[in-house]
Amino acid sequence: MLYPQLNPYRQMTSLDGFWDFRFDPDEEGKPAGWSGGFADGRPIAVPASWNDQFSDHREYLGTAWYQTRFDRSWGWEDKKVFVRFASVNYLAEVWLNGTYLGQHEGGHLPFQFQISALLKPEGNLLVVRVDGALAPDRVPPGNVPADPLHSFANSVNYPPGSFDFFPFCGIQRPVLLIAVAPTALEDLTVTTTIQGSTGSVHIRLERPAGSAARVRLQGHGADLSAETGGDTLALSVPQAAFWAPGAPNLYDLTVELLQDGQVFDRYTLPVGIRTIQVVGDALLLNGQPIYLKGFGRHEDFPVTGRGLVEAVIVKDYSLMAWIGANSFRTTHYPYSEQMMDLADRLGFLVIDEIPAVGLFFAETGLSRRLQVCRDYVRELIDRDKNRPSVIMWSLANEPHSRPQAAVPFFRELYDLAKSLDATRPVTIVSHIGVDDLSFEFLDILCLNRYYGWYTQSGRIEEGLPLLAQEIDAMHEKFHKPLILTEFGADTIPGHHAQPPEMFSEEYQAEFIERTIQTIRARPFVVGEHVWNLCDFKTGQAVHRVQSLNLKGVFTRDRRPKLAAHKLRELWKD
Ligand code: BDP
Repeated sequence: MLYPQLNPYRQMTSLDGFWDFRFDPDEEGKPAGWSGGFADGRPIAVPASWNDQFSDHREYLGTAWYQTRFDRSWGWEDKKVFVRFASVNYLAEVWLNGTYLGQHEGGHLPFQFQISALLKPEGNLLVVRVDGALAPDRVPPGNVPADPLHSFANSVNYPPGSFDFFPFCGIQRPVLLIAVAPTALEDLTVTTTIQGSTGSVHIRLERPAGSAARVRLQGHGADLSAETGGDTLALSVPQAAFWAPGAPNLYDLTVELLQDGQVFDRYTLPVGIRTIQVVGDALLLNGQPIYLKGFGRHEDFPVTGRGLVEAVIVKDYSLMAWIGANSFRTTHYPYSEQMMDLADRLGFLVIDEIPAVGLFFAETGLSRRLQVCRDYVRELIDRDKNRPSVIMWSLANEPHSRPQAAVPFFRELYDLAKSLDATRPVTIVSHIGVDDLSFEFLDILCLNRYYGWYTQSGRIEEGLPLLAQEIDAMHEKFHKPLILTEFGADTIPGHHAQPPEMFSEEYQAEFIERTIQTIRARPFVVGEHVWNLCDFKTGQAVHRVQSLNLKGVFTRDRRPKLAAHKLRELWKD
């Protein structure tokens, strides 16, 4: 699926703004025919989560309805028109003018429906029913039955997600109408290789038969073009400006489709020429070892919840640049396309994660969870495959993967990811470590650890040798490079203690610094991601004061704690 763009051959209109909205706790909407329009809606902002917009219903995760009206744009009669949702959490069903268009499961990934045949010149009514319920056979799961093998937070977290962030719901990213030519370009896949100073750009086009394609690559002194009646071609770029953090060189790749010599479609994609490989104990970017410094993060901000706020994205990149980070992981779901665009443009490396957190492997619901994950892998790779910033796919965060059933589950997802994209390493992020048998086939080891916090509480010096021992054992067993993908300490901003104690700014700063010293002494460690960039909203729980996870090195409103200054000293060069 190509991200929409505006040019003389492609149009788009935003449907963002105030929609009508109704909670539907008693499931009245379907029998009462709300899909054809409903009365008594209250205004709601789109995009944004519903939870924090009102003075009621914050924890409501049931069904709710959205509707908006629009007129068809001038000149769209002969176009193929789509309505595109960038993210609706959790399950969306969509109707246009009373006709059912379809459904999509899972927040954080885009979906679209073709609506050309249903469009009226004026007064179109778009209705969306959103079901936000937490269930054991959804991903991420919630309301999970108590079991020692997957008991995380279930009994202590309200709402009862099997994960540690607030389960914000609703239409959380932009809604667009798109109009293209009936035989427009449908998809474009670009991969790059490097030989010496020459870069090769391999292009695959998907389009209805019958048109010729003209391709042009421009930038950094290059201006190359080629034509084909087929689906694949390659361009060779001598003295290429490779893409890397600190040098995020992008070329413009423009594809034009022609019929009888006349251009009828155009699409321009930014392309970064780079390679990524795991070789021995190293992670290689453009053939050179790279070390990841960065964070886990959340799409989270007051009032808007998980809704897209472009200013927050700019702010977070500016804070990450200030502190000297070069990377992040999209914990624990794919981030917005706007966030990813800036990663390409500003030169950040991204571990791109499907929304699979808190997975468990009890028989009940397992095949359904696997099916949902398969869809997520396909949709994420389809969305982000052309991004130079994406260096790795993560199939899950902290799956409860002690049961044997986890191994075939992840083997299948790994093979699927590799069949869709052979160019990037694939991993999971584990809290099981040396006993996580999926690491036998995964490309790189990713571990989350909280020695000195959840265990050895208050005793950083007792925790560190255990961390060292554990990562040495993982390396000895699997012979693969390792990224410490989470480590951190909750910290109340303004709380100080000497000697450091838990929740003080000094404790967090010391915890982070000493963890980094410990892992850097090991050459097979190729990255450190602090948990978290910013404090973020969680469910209500006894261990979550103000319903916040306070492990941010910045507060929720983006003010630095002592640890941010410490990290800047450690990372800046
Ligand atoms: C890790 C999880 C992360 C939590 C973190 C914590 O991956 O989502 O927020 O623990 O407890 O286990 O702070």
